Amino acid sequence: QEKDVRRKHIRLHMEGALTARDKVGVQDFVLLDAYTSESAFVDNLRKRFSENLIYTYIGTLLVSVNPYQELGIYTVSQMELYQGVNFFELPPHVYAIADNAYRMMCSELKNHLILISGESGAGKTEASKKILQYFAVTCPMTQSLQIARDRLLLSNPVLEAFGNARTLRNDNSSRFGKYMDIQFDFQGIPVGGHIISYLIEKSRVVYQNEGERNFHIFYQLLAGGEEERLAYLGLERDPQLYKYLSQGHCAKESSINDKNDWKTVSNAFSVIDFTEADLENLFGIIASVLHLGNVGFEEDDQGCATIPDTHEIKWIAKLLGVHPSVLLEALTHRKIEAKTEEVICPLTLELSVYARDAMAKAVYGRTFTWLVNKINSSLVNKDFTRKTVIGLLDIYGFEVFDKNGFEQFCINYCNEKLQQLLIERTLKAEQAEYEMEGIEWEPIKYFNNKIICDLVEERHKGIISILDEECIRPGPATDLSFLEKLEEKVGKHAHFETRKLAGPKGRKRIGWMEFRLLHYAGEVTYCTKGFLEKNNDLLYRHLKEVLCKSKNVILRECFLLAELENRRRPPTVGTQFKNSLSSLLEILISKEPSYIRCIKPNDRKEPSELWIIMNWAQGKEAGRQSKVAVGWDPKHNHKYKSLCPDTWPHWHGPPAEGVERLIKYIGYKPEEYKLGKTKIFIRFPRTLFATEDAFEFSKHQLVARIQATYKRF
Ligand code: AD9
Ligand code: MG
Repeated sequence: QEKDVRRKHIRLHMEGALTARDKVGVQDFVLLDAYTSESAFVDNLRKRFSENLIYTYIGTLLVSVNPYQELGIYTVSQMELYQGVNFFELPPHVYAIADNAYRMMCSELKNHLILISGESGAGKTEASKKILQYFAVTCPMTQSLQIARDRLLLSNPVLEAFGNARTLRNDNSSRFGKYMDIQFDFQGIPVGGHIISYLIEKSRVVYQNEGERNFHIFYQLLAGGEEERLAYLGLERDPQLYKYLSQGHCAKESSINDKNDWKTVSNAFSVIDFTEADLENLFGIIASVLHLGNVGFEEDDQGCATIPDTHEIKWIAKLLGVHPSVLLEALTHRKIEAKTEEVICPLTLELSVYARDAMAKAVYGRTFTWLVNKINSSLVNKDFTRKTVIGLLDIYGFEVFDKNGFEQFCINYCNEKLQQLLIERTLKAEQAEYEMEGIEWEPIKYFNNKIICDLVEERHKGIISILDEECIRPGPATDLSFLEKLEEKVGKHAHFETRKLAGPKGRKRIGWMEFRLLHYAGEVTYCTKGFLEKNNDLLYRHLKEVLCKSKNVILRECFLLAELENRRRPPTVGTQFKNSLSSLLEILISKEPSYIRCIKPNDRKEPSELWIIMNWAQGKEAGRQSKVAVGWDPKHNHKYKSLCPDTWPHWHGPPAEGVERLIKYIGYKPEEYKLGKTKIFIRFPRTLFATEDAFEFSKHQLVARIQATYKRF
């Protein structure tokens, strides 16, 4: 009789999970029983979205649709609700993903990773902040470690101020890639962290497209900075007065409250252990970038550049601790090394403008790296040697503008790499596993974007290599000659289109200086203008010398004298980025992943892609009936064996047979599972979830029985 009760209990749980559907749509696409079309899939997302249900699962992958409004779903009580609860027991939420990763990390002592992807503006950065807040609120904490937690949290507003900006796609667009390890001790207390940043979009410092802004920090400083600070820095409040802040014609953007954000950032600085001297140096640099932008050049009779008004030069010299006349010379002249001596030649107006902008970009870019390092040193916790981590990846999302340049090329390449990782780790790996287990399956048709990654990064043959070759080629290489090389070498590639190809009707024409890549997420037309210069990222030696001798302590750390002595050409920006992405991938591969895919509500491309993932998770492609949600190794059957009298307390036969008896006994339906050679594949998470519950239930009964026996004794 007791057995029957138990069996009933299990079935009840299963049915319960089945009917646990939202009023509208299903909360997990895997729960859809009938074969549905892609439009039904999108419909389900849409239905849920119209009810403000922004989260939906595909198995264990979380799909999140950006609501663009506060929904009140991130309260502390919500956090508590999700704490320690089985993944599929509650409606989908980013907290469930965070909690699941956390509990797995604590129980298995393995490093985890939460990989957040999606196009620009889809909600990646917001999701990563919610996850960090979740850990800050719900993890155990000791008084002495509160400061570590606060620093982890407050590193965010600082990095966003310096690394995010308004673009046409997103008012708070990440212009750098960020990977963050949150480190936990053996009790699950967050004790420290480490951040790695990837390629910040430096070109924004000197130029912004119409409707876009420079990095937030400039506007925050002007809007919120104390009177004395601004006076010391020689700055006025009005951002329109600065050339580097006003080219996009939206310096004052109503949706952004720079003044308030300044307060948040100032407070964060004090928690992260920045001294007043650090801030003086840091804002000295930020202000000097603004002054640099206002340095104007004129041409003299010989066609050489001069700086008629030295007002700004004096400010920069003061703030950076360099000599004004040395700076002035370095901005208008170039040192050329002849055999025995250095010759100083004047620059043309055009080259002086180039030198000025290169200096602003280099100074900002390296200061950003310094900032990340400084934050990292405040997040280090040497008291804990045994740590496990949860990694959070929040990069710049795939983006397409009317005009796309080198920056979009790098950003979209980075997104291709992450997509590749997702494919490798889900679809491809799992299909290989079916094969190994001898499970019947129909291969899922998906687009493997490796071909595009190769097109970009392959050694000697890829676009980055071709670009590098043009950059070092002696003779007059130009953006046009680079484009011609591309056409010659990869012109016939299936994912590359040249301007020579007219293309089918209705598609945007490829312009004179452009090429087009057919990315996994859509086609993007890139203009090669500026590719060579941005890839070379050259800062004249003369200016480097000035910066190396600066009295500003931060700059001195950023521009080391050793760099002047090293005559070797540094790797190009493209190659550096390629290498840093390949080490990022190594970090990611070494961890147990969870996925969050953010989408924009009005996007047309994404559902197709999620549709493939859904088919994968659901196993319904081509009518295939059994699909794998969870693998269950028979050697673990000892865990559940108490659920069946045949396997309890000992099973002496072959493990697979034991598992078979067990699942028949607890009543798995044939469509719910498939037996492989060494694993059982369970189609719906709810099945395993119910089994787990039944196990907990029987464990309690067992304990109760033992206790009762003791009492009797
Ligand atoms: V980018 O690739 O960095 O350009 P993200 O990071 O994907 O992009 P972000 O998280 O910055 O996008 O989201 C854009 C804006 O959408 C935010 O500034 C919020 O205003 C809005 N958003 C995103 N997610 C949520 C949410 N869960 N709830 C409410 C949200 N608003
Ligand atoms: Mg972002």
